[in-house]
Amino acid sequence: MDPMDAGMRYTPKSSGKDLEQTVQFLPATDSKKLEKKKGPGKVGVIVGVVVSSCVLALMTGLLVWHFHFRNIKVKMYSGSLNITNQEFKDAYEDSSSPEFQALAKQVASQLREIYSRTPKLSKYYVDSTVQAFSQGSVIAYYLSEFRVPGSQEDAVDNIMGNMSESKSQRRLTDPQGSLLFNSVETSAVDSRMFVKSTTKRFLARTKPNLATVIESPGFPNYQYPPNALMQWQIRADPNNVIKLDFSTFNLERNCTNDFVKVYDSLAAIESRIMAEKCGNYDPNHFLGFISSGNVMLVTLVTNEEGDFPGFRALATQVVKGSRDVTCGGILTGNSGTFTSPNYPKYYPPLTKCEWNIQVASNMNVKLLFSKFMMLKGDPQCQKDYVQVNGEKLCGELTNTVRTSNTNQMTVIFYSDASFVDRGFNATFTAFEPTNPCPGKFQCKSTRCISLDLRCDGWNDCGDSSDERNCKCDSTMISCRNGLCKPMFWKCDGIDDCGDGTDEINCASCKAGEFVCGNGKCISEKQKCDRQNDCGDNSDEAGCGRATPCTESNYLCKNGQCLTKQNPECDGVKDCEDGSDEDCGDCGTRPYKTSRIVGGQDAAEGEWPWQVSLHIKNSIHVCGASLISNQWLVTAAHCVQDEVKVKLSQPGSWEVYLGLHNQKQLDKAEKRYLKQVIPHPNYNEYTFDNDIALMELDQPVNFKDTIRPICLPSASYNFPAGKEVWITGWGATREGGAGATVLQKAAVRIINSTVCNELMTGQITSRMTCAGILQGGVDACQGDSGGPLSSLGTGRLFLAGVVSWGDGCARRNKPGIYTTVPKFRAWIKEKTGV
Ligand SMILES: *[C@@H]1O[C@H](CO)[C@@H](O)[C@H](O)[C@H]1NC(C)=O
Ligand SMILES: *[C@@H]1O[C@H](CO)[C@@H](O)[C@H](O)[C@H]1NC(C)=O
Ligand SMILES: *[C@@H]1O[C@H](CO)[C@@H](O)[C@H](O)[C@H]1NC(C)=O
Ligand SMILES: *[C@@H]1O[C@H](CO)[C@@H](O)[C@H](O)[C@H]1NC(C)=O
Ligand SMILES: *[C@@H]1O[C@H](CO)[C@@H](O)[C@H](O)[C@H]1NC(C)=O
Ligand SMILES: [Ca+2]
Ligand SMILES: [Ca+2]
Repeated sequence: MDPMDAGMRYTPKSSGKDLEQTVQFLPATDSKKLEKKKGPGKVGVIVGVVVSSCVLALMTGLLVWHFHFRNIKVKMYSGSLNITNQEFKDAYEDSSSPEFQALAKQVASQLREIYSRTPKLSKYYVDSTVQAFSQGSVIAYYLSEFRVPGSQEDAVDNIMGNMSESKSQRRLTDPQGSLLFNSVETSAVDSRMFVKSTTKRFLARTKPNLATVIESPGFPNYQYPPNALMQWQIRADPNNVIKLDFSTFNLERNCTNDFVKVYDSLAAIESRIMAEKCGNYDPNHFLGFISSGNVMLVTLVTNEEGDFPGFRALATQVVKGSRDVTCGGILTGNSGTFTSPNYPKYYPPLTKCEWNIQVASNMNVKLLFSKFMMLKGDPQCQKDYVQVNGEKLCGELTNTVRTSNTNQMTVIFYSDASFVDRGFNATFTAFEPTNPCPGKFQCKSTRCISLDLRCDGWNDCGDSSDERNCKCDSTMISCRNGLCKPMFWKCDGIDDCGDGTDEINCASCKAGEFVCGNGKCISEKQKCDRQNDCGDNSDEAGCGRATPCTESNYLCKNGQCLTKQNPECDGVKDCEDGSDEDCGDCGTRPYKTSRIVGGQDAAEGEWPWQVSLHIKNSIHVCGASLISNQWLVTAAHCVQDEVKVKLSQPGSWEVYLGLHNQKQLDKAEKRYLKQVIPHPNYNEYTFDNDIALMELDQPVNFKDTIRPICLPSASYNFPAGKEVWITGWGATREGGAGATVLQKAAVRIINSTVCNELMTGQITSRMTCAGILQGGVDACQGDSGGPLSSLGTGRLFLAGVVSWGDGCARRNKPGIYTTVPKFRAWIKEKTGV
């Protein structure tokens, strides 16, 4: 007997009474809040509310379709079809109108008719409901429900999937007249949208010069509802597209639990998804979308746990074909810049445009993509792509160049129906075919770079062609493969040459000898013999027994001694009393450090312990790091008295926490100082012991943009070669112009023996050297006193304090940092932290 015919029949309409089920008006817009934003001069909201019993019934069905009955699965398919022989009526926007219900009934009966022609479908089909209509001629959005035995699931998926492919017009006979339709799209509903105890639907309508705010319930004062499915159906006038820009986006980081999906449709049809997002984005990340038609759907799905504020976005409409949303055209002149539509926000789906570049007849065209993001993970460029002279480009590229052999170049941008990305920013220039890089060096990729970047040890071309066939000078390692590398990358455990030349002859120990942590060689036999043969006890570490505690061992609160390296705050309880994991909130950052659009700018909240020290009522002069709710670490040289300002006095300072942009001080927390404690052994000639402590006049409350960094214990080891980060606004003590937005750069710890040679013996054991990883024009400069942040197991530690040297300003010159572990005991003594 067919299990379908046995037992109880599943009826979506009779269940789920206890489930919350709402369709809501959007709250009226607070026009004051909106005036602060860029965009249309006038904003407001037009909101409709539609409650239809059939929609409700189906939505309720959606809530309970997880019920399995004798291995029968309830499957939901979301779809749309284009009814070509009907005119759109305003009443179709209101699902309670007789017009809506009449047409919905017709669509449902025709869907039944379609499914009835395929035996597999007709056997399992339950019902369909129309959720909405939109213009174009009339697009119907529906949900179709099936009850499928587990074994037949794939077969049904397959047939439903193939329905989308039938492009031809179909006419169906129906007692009430026939509908003609095309462009059927169907896909299974995302299973993570099931089993939610709360479902809310919001309807939003944009008009010319009127926009609507879309925000998660409770934003920004309360967390969004748990275990819920929320949907925002956004409509614009016909012949318009919708721009949706998120000003805040703060969800749980794990997309399995909470996520937002944006669709280029009024229903959650997966073949029309634009993006799925979770985690935290700040306004710098330009999270914004644009639809291909006059509808858009935003869904928010949440699970039980989590405490996150959610999102706020502004939806506006833009007339199709207006300058904001068109792309392509004819470009002339010697040079110019163009971008994908909506750049640096996400480009619209279903878009194709063509640029024709024409330069003077004796010149050729060179095109540089400075930013290029066209969907990762599609090597064949089958979805979205940019085509240059017939060659398709997609994925993520940096500084990619293409040239033409003539004075013309054609660039085509193409996006398909689903998944969008940020697109590209391209610059074209005309060049003489005989002299492609006047006054510059031409990379193999045909990109031009400044001549002094040739043979300087840094890969500026991206393909290393500026570093081939070089004669290395004495400050460089001559790699056997012909590359030159800065001397300070020698013997740091990382193969910089690519052929290992910089890492040979490093450890001078012979075979059968043990290399101590301090570089000394001892016989293997002396390892674990309970004698401290190395001198630093490294030969007795990790021997599986308790060892006497030395400088390189971690000391627990209860006196236990650990041989494990850097055991603190790594998520593993190593001390019996757990004191190594007593870390609080330190070194974590709530903001995602995702892809950056625009140079070396840090993301807002990426370095929440970064502090800006201003001379009172004056400019930023130094950086500092927050180590508790009341204490900062900075450099001693920042707090030396000057002729005019007594910087050693707490009253000379004002302090900004949670600051991102020096021009937006009002957004930061301001504090004054109670105390300034420079290290008593600071030497202003050698910069030895260049560290100072500052106590705030009032404690700060930690929040997303204000958090302390973890202090490393005295035994913490930051090995040579480790990647660390320097951050700052780039102001110098001499008052040089700094950056407005916080800058960041990756640097690498340099072997101190090597560094000391390079810096002619000026490096003490209380100093750490680090240098930039990648050469580049955008190199940043950290502020004196600011943090050198190092990622441990999940948390960031304060490896150093910016002290002297060139930071990352000059290539080949290391920056010198105060070694924080050396001062751990002093910090504890003075601050209790
Ligand atoms: C629906 O079909 C009509 C007639 O073929 C066409 O003009 C219209 O662009 C289609 N709409 C959509 C959204 O595909
Ligand atoms: C669906 O289409 C695919 C490829 O177009 C085909 O292999 C498959 O047999 C089709 N399935 C059915 C049930 O028609
Ligand atoms: C995300 O959450 C799921 C389910 O709660 C869990 O299985 C998964 O490991 C989590 N992923 C990460 C990266 O934390
Ligand atoms: C595109 O890149 C050029 C050159 O790097 C830059 O001047 C321009 O501002 C960028 N355009 C956008 C919209 O970011
Ligand atoms: C630094 O490099 C030298 C070789 O130049 C090596 O002997 C020494 O062990 C290295 N020091 C560290 C701390 O890695
Ligand atoms: Ca170079
Ligand atoms: Ca190396």
